[in-house]
Amino acid sequence: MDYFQYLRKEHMPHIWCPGCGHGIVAKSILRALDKMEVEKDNVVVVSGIGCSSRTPGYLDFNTLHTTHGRALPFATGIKLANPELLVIVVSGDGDATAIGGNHFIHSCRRNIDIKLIVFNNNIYGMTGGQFSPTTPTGSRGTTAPYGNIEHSFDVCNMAQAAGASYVGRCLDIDALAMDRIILGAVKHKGFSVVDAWSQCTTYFGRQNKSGSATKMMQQYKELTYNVRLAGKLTDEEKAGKYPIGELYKADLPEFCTEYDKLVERVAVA
Ligand SMILES: Cc1ncc(C[n+]2csc(CCOP(=O)(O)OP(=O)(O)O)c2C)c(N)n1
Ligand code: SF4
Repeated sequence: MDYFQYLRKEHMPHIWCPGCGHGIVAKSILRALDKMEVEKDNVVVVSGIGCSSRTPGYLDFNTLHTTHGRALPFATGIKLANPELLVIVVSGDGDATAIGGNHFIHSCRRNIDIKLIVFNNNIYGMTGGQFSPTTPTGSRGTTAPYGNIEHSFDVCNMAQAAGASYVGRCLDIDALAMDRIILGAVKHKGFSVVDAWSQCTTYFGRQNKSGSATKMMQQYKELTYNVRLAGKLTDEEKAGKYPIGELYKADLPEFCTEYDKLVERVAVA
């Protein structure tokens, strides 16, 4: 596949540090869109603010770089105005679950046909490594120099509980599995959430003495298990670990479709 057809070469070089996982997730989104064979003009990629949220700037689709945490409201407006568009939101864990947390749960609840890809590096990368709602308890951040005492959100559990109809988790160490999950999310009609783990070597890695990017990726693997093998593992083996793969998929009423039905019903009356 020729990635350059989807990239704005004039915006290169990108800002991501060596070892950052964000480029891996961005490329997986491009492979999914390439497989979908969708016209570039029919795709919109929206983001908030953060290292991950720089992604739309590099992609040659209709793109919108909005304010921190507010990508989903912008995306909701775009999708409602033109439901034919394929709308993807790219977000960091801080962007999606802290400042944008309320938009996250209500987008799930509405089940609007938007695909939210959370580039989850367990930290605020862009602003220098403050802890986020997904920073594991005990891990360090610049605002948790002695270790985080808060409990972290499980992005997937939160998405499913709030009403998202496609939920998946994947790791940047396994790009093929990431491709399957992101493609599944993009193809699904309804609100899709992908918790894509992507290491921040510069802030999370350094503060937590995690070692190289490859070591961090390996640690992700050790913290997870394949959901397809869940039945074969004991509770002890799964304790403290996160399932990866396609975790939930349901055919639920979608917001734009319901909205159209409402307009038709009211117009007739
Ligand atoms: C309203 C507002 N509050 C705070 C900021 C500062 N800010 C910019 S990016 C960011 C954190 C980004 O972290 P995350 O969303 O996890 O993405 P990452 O950089 O790790 O990819 C913050 C707090 C801002 N730009 N606007
Ligand atoms: S600061 Fe962290 S998240 Fe931001 S580009 Fe560097 S490694 Fe990636």
